[in-house]
Amino acid sequence: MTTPFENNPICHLLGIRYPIFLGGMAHVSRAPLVAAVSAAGGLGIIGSGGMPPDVLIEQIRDVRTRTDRPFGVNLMLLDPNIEAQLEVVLRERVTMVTTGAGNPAPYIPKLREAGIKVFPVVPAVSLARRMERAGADGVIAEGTESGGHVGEVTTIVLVPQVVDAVNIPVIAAGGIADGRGLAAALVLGARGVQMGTRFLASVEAPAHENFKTAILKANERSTLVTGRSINAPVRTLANKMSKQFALFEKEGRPREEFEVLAVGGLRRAVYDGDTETGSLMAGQISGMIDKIEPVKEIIDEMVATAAKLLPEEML
Ligand code: TUI
Repeated sequence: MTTPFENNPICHLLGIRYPIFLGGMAHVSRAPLVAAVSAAGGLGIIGSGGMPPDVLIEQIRDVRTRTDRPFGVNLMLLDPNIEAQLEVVLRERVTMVTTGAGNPAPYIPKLREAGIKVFPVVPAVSLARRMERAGADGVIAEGTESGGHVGEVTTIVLVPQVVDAVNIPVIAAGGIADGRGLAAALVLGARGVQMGTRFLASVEAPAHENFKTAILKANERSTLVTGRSINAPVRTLANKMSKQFALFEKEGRPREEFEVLAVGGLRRAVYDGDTETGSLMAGQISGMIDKIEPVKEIIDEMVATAAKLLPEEML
């Protein structure tokens, strides 16, 4: 019997043991969590959203003091510092970059020239095709079950259609939080998974305990999507702020009136543990998460379960 994922193309390409990515969550996917995921055999990914470029350099170097394993950086394409963040990842030569909330085609040539692998997050088949033509090494097909900025299509519908549309490897994201989810993603033709919410509710995640506890308390209907009316759909746990936001949207109030509610919301959730007015970005799979566990235990369970459920050639 061979080791699970020994012949997995994502593991080969990136030099990792298991094809399990940490979602590059702004303010949460920082050095302690990123290094823990990489050290456990997965791929840690720094969330650079909202990060000044000098802090991004610090975070990259901090991860390197904690582990020798590969890791990546997520570039959130709506960030006003995006050009400076790009320069940092080019200079620091991280293993790989993921992108979110936009079309990264203009950045792909420079990244590839620097030997950095590129995995854009795609919410639809058409963007996956464009990314393959633009030179992406793989795509992360993210379903609307995810937390944060979301598309409209579910993971179970999106993943096989992206798999059929492109010849590069596909990573599945959205609604995955255990070994069953990993196995299901592989059955759909994905070669790995990315998880945010499950790692947010881990021991090593540098998020306020109140935020983690809110995930434990959630059920499968505890999230909602706000911001569709302003083309910035974001899934969060329902609370005072998100319900107010949804109501103002429904009433057709001018965007200035409700946008102010969300400003600074993610910081309030992650750093202050403000569960009333914070933006508690989390996925629908929150309902399944009932324990804060160390990253290594989360990953080991996933690998063991998927290896039991699937034939060797699928891993
Ligand atoms: O990016 C995410 N998740 C995020 S980003 C974020 S910060 C934020 N806060 C408020 C408003 C907007 C963003 C919080 N969570 N996930 C990856 C992702 N990318 N999901 C969906 C997309 C996406 C959407 C449209 C990717 C590309 C895209 O393309 C549009 C185009 O230009 O074709």
